[in-house]
Amino acid sequence: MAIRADFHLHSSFSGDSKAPMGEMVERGIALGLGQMCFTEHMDFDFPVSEGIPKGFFEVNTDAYLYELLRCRAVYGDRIKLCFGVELGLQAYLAEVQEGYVNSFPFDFIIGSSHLCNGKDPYDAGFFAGRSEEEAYREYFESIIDNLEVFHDFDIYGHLDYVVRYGPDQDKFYTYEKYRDLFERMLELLLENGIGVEVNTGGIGYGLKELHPCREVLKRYHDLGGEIVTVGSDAHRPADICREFKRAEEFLRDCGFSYYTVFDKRTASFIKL
Ligand code: HSO
Ligand code: ZN
Ligand code: ZN
Ligand code: ZN
Repeated sequence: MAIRADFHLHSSFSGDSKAPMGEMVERGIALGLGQMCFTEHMDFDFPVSEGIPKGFFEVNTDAYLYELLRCRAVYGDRIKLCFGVELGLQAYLAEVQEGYVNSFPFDFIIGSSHLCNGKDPYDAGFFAGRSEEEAYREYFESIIDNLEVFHDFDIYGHLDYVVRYGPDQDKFYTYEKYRDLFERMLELLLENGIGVEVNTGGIGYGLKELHPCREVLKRYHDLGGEIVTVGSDAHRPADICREFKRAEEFLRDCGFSYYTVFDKRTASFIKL
């Protein structure tokens, strides 16, 4: 059975997407999906820079929910549409994050690291004047910082997102190099019942593998981790379900015989 749920999707309610939600849904239906979960960007205190004005990654959640309800009324007999958010985590914002997740009846919350100590790895400046390994370490350490203070989310998104933007991307990137940090990360995820996302979006950036790399997901499984969602991170209709065949093989190879979906913050498991 193919994976029939895409749990990481953006539409025009995210600052970096122009896709009308209805067009995303129509594409999902055409692809034969049974469920889609929109996860619009909510990054509090994202730094202003060229092309990124204040509030750029802060979804207007009321407007988003209103449009989602409209889409449910139009398409609800053909596909299940879930109300999710991709929350950009920063440790000093723990209280703001807690307030936000409790203000809306979300089905699903992805916690993601788009910033690392206030800096954006998307900017070349993040890597300037130091080794790639040093920059990657800083990023993984900040994930640990986040997990030490905030746990009210369902899965950690694209755990090794930083390698999308490194000068050599994943060419010299191995689990071994960052073992100490991954071990601590996984320990915190397991302690807090937070899952790991298989994010197929990295392939479009030229990466060899999906996020996270194989050893991370294998290790999560071997330590007893059970929660694995799959998301394309599509920002336009053409990318919905991209590389999902690969995600299925990847999950099986890491020891999973199912994937996870969420409804009202509650996990259920669908056989692969
Ligand atoms: N957070 C975006 C990528 C990004 N754009 C960072 C500007 N800065 C990932 O969807
Ligand atoms: Zn985005
Ligand atoms: Zn993201
Ligand atoms: Zn995303």
